[in-house]
Amino acid sequence: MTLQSYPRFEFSNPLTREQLDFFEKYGFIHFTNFIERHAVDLFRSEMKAIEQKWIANNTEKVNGVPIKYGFDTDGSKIVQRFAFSSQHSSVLHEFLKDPRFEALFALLGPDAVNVRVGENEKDGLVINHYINTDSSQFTKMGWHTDCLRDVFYGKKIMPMLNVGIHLTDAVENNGGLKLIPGSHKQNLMSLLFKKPYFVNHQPDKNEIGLMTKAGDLTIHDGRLWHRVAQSSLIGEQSRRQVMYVPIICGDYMIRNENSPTPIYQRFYHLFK
Ligand SMILES: O=C(O)CCC(=O)C(=O)O
Ligand SMILES: [Fe+2]
Repeated sequence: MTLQSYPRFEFSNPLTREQLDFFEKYGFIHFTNFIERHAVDLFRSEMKAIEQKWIANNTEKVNGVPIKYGFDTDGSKIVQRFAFSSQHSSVLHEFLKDPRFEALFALLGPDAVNVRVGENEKDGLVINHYINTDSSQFTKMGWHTDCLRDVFYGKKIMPMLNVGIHLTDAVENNGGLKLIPGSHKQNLMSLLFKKPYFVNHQPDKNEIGLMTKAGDLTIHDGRLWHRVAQSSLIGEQSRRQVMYVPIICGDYMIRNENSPTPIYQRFYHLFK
């Protein structure tokens, strides 16, 4: 599969057999136009409001998860990685109740129990805000899978989906989300050691880049290898904003303000 040729789908509820089969085989799927432009604008303004509140309050962590700060093109302080953002915005909280998220549960297969949107678990609704400047603290993210954290907790790796709601347009040949189709079907050794987690930014011969537009939805399997490549552009044109919420199953692991900082968060200083 190449960058130009991977199929994009129109969201349907329920998902079609073709969509389920594609996801099963490749470990990801891309739906266009999941939300409209006005919703994108609204979510971006909610993001700004949460950011102003956290900056004013010097919020370092939410439910034990560190918040990443950096600086925008004009030098102003910004939040570059939000966690549990829907706990700080009624608009985002309501959005997570959209029944279309439940249609995605089928992607976890028929055997998954207690399937739910992980609004209050893991890192909740994350928002990543990348910008490529000297003062930015978030320009890229090295190779990883999202289920490594289960390994740190000594837990069995549970099936999980990471659902991305894209708030900016990807630019051709310019960084963004890269993934290795089919890499979710791997053994534990490959999950742990295929690449050194987070420090490796080398392109992979089998990677593809997702060409997402603002309003698109992407879903990847928690075991799929992916990275975010640095933009080749500098400043405003490099801006990339995307929200992620996990869909999880099995035991509940609700986090609150007394939750300890997870060990895997110690890697997060590596992201810049
Ligand atoms: O920003 C992205 O598209 C991916 C981010 C990611 O992989 C993560 O937060 O685990
Ligand atoms: Fe990830």
